[in-house]
Amino acid sequence: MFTIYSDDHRLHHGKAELNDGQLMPCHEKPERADSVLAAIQSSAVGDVIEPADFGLEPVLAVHTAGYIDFLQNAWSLWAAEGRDWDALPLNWPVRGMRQVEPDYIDGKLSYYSFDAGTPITPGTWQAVFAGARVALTGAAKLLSGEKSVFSLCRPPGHHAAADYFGGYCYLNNAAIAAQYLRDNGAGKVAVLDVDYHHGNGTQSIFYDRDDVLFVSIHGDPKQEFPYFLGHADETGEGPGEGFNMNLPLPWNTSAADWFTALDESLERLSRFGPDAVVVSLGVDTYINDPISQFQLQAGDYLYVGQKIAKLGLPAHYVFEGGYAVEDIGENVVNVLRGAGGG
Ligand code: Q9C
Ligand code: ZN
Repeated sequence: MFTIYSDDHRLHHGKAELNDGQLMPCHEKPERADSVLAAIQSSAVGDVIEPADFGLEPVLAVHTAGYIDFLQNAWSLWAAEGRDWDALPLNWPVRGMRQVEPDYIDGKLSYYSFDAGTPITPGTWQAVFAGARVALTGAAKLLSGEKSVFSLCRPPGHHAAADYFGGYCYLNNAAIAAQYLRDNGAGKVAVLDVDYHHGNGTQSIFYDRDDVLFVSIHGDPKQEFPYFLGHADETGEGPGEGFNMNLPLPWNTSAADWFTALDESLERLSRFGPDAVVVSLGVDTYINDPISQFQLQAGDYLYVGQKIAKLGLPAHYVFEGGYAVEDIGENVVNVLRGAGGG
């Protein structure tokens, strides 16, 4: 199985996220990708290749032009104020307030975000655009007949919506890949999101569509980030009604209960009959993840890959979360091994 990887992820290295009322070192750091890449290189999963160039068009098929313009210019607008530290938003337009884009950078950061854990740094745009190329290259590989591929994207993407960042995510790599598959021959695409957190961005991007099924297993938003999306009664709208499925689970969910939800997800996915599946592969469901509260162990990840492979569909694994840096490489490799890579 090919792994697609770009070293450009390093250009994004935030200093701090606001967490538990304190600015603390970012959990989402370059060492995460180093860990996964090293595990892939020291196993028999397959070759690691560089991404190709796809331009901006497939990114603009998912994200709004205003948002992309903001991401491209945010750092220079911030630096123009004489600031040489990370940009972070600190207030949001909640109930009853106006959704009008401000002119000033501090207001723009608020307008285009939903949390204070997702810093913008000098190299953020270059890094996230490279991440999108990684995901697009994976999608192109699938279209040219590969059975399964792994896009080692960093930073992650599934919390990013058409026009906002948050949850360590800026461009929605999985959604960009799914849309590219749709635009280049796949009639129906399913996105299976197994990250510990709800993929609010991906859900909202495809919520009113019946050509992309979104299925997610995650910490119940009544307890867990992102708090305001991911409930079981979110089933899609308009033509998309019935094409969104959420399986929220409580803190401390066991591996057995998590796999019951995976079986239910795969059953829905099979019934949909997609031409390809994009897997938002977070391994923050791991028992030792520092910010998450499910109980999967390293060996369990083999079954994740095996069960998905049993669908018999072309599968594009896109890396999302997972913050137990020492162990995420092994966990990801186990998924890919189970899926038939090495
Ligand atoms: N006190 C992904 O896994 N902050 N994003 C949690 C915990 C946000 C995770 C705060 C977590 C985002 C892709
Ligand atoms: Zn996550």
